[in-house]
Amino acid sequence: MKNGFAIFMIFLMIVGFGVILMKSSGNASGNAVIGGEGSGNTQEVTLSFKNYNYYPNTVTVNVNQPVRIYLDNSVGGCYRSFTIRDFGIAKYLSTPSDYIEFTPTKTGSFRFACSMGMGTGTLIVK
Ligand SMILES: [Cu+2]
Repeated sequence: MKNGFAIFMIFLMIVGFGVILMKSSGNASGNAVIGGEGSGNTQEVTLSFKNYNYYPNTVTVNVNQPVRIYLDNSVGGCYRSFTIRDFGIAKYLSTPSDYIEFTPTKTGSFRFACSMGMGTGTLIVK
């Protein structure tokens, strides 16, 4: 009787753990994630496309800490051609796993944009 209960508890734990794993891996909502989770000090940002522009439209990062920006698959066309002129960045990110990476060495408010300047946003470095 006691044994049966213990096995049942272990079963519950395994099921519960599986649910937690599934939840943490399924981040397909397109929300931007800012922070160095699981990747050393790199600040990872994922931008989506909303209201004909990049979303979120303002991204805040820390100075002197590497930044990686991804564009998820809602971003299309020339919006995938991503530039931050103040940091000399211009790159075509052809897939959601492509990214730009740079380390902001100055604080302030900088413009990011697609290469044609249709989509724009603000990068705040503090
Ligand atoms: Cu454009």
